[in-house]
Amino acid sequence: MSTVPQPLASVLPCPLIDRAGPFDPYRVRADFPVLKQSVCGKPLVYLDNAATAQKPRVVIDTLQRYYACENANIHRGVHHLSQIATDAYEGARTRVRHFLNAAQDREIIFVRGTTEGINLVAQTWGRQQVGEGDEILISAMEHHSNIVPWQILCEEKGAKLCVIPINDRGELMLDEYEKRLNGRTRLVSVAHVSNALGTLNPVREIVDLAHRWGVPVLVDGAQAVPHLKVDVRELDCDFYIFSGHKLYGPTGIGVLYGKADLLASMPPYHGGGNMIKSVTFEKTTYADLPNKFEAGTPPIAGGIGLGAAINYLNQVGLDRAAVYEEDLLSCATEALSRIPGLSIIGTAPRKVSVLSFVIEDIHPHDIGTVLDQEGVAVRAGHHCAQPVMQHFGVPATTRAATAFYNTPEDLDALVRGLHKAIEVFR
Ligand code: 7TS
Repeated sequence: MSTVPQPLASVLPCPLIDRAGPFDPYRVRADFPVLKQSVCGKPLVYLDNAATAQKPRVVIDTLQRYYACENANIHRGVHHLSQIATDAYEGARTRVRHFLNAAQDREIIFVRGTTEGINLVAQTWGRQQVGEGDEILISAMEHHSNIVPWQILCEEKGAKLCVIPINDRGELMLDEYEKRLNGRTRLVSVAHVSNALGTLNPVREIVDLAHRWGVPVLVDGAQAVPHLKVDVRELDCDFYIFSGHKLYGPTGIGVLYGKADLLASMPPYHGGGNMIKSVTFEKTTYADLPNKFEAGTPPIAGGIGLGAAINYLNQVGLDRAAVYEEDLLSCATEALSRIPGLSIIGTAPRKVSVLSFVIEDIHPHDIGTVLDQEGVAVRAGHHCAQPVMQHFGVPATTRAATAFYNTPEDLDALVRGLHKAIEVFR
């Protein structure tokens, strides 16, 4: 039988428990209505933030107000509501631009999410630029959505998918990366933060090395933007992609940032309304950026909701929240390390939010089920990163992924739940 240690909430150092300090998770938490409920008779402890984040009241209210008072199609109506909706949607694009510190609004393309953004680049830039014998370079820690689109492209073009290996801490091996860059490399596409391991990759270094070969870099920022301030001009990446729903915004909206020259040189992805200048049966000319890549009625409410989420984040202060989250992660890491038979998968020194782990002789799904009965929501599985599981020789992990609204009490509930799982299954 394992003994449950002293609660973290009572032993954690400042600033974690300094409620009047630079960041107050208890105050922020009150902004999220969904967190106020009970599950299985226990207060909900939501630690599945890498799958999707919860939404603050202001995002929910913005969506409701949009549908109740402002709903209209955009870019085409001369009427009042259409103008309001268009202004709100384009205003959201400007907010995203500032959020990423992109140079121009037209570098911000609204898509459905990270998956669609990566497929867009693969099917437009990729089909135009990649030929037989060329190489696309990804890493061994990618989410399936940064693997499969490139495999589809490589298969069609007779190109080769090359993989940067990771070490046993789950870090990208930079020396191996350098060795794989060559005259045939057409694109490097890597995660900013790994969803299965939490590893924070040195994107600026990766970009600098690729640019020496004249190779553009796509960064999958799905797991990074909710936790750290991203500056695409400082990173100098060529594409940066993320999903709104992981950034406290709605589902069905995401962002593809691309350098203007690159985006302008790419053929369109989807054809239809909104993406044209003129259409005849003989020839169609395409709209300028960003419309060229936003065919059809876009996710208007999603864009406006994402704008509200970014506004909210600006008020919370992502920089201050990041410091708190860093403390939370190191406390959680220490607490989990003390649990007998538990191994953390992904132990890079530079990590964000994610704690993936296995416990000897207990299947991750069983751990997830016991935790659910304790009100604790985690994800158990391969996290759409099967090659990562293969690297570590495990079929699956249990994953707790924190957000800035998680508290030391949440970590205590997780630790208690894990001790319970050990009692039940051992
Ligand atoms: N890239 C990374 C690094 C991700 O973590 C995810 C989703 C995606 C791409 C795809 O994002 P989507 O919004 O288009 O689906 N990751 C996860 C996860 O870890 N658990 O559920 C979804």
